[in-house]
Amino acid sequence: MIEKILSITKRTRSTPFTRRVEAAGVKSYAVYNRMLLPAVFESIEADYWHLCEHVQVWDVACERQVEIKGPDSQRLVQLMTPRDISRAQELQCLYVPLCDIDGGIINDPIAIKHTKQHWWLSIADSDVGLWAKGLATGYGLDVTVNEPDVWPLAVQGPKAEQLMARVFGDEIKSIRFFRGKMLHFQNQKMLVARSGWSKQGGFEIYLNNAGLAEPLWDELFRQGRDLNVRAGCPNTIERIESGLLSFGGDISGENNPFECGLDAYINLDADIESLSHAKLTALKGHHKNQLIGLMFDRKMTFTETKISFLNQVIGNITSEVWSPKHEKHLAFAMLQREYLQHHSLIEIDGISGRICELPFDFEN
Ligand code: THG
Repeated sequence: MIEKILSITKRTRSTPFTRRVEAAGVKSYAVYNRMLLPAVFESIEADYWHLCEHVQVWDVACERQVEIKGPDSQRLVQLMTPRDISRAQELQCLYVPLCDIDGGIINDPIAIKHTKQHWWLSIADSDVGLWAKGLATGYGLDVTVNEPDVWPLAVQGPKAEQLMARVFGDEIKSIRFFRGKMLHFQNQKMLVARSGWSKQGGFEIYLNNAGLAEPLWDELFRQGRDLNVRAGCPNTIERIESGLLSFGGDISGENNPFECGLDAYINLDADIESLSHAKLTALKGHHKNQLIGLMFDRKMTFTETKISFLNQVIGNITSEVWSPKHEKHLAFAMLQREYLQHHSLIEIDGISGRICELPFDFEN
């Protein structure tokens, strides 16, 4: 990995939480949707253990909202995703791959239905707003597309519910996974959902008033002192152990959702109007590659991401990390299905690893 200091300019947007993130001692950032995303506080491994044991507050304001409003909103969202959104409830969150007409993945946001005429796409790192505006223009849809004053803040970890109940009240406890409620903080109503990019449990607060960012941050830290609350961020170790895919890393526009194992989020049998429906129907079962897990019993140092077999390149590693909890080296790899049909092991640098379905099953 290249590690150089990036010059942070106005085009690398800071967030309403950045001052607090700086004060908490952030050590490095990534850039996501042209906005700062904290990457390390203490160390990736120390941050990981803390996340698994306590509670963290994450500045994920870079998960920008593409707001779609107007009579044709639901039609536009449905055009973009092959997942059937017709039965979504208000304030339900849906993980939706967005696909182009060739089945390629444009982004993998969480869609949030406010009403049929008001949706948010909480996006990963690509320009969904431009895509949505282009489609709206091309299809002559009656919608507006904009980026609202909304700044997601995640509260993650086993003590997240306890902390959130102190700040937002006991109603927090009745929110089911991937559902949201409008709750108050200092007289401002905002969406709080049980979601987040970890499997340690937690919530995301969609703060809708940048002026309340520091008061909200401070209140979480005041109320969480005895819970050992800390600033954190999406953690590579935790998310690989949990099988959470990263757009731009594990998934790209070159991939279709079957290759990425996103079958559960595609409804080919539904009677919906979706750009990618025809192509995905034709592709199903015929895709060439598959994203799978690899597990090695010892710590690996991969010298390249390419994976070869009998001198032929058969795939590549998209993410990898040492898991200190399971004492295994874990990787996601995109491999030819042809290889997968005949093998359950793979050899890299002379070390044999097991091929696993995702998410990893550490019991077996
Ligand atoms: N939260 C919000 N916005 C986001 C993310 C987020 N935008 C970018 C990125 N993350 C989008 N990608 C994902 C990928 C996986 C999940 C959420 C967002 C996720 N998946 C669960 C799983 O795989 O088990 C559950 C999915 C489901 O059952 O529907 O949580 O994190 N606001």
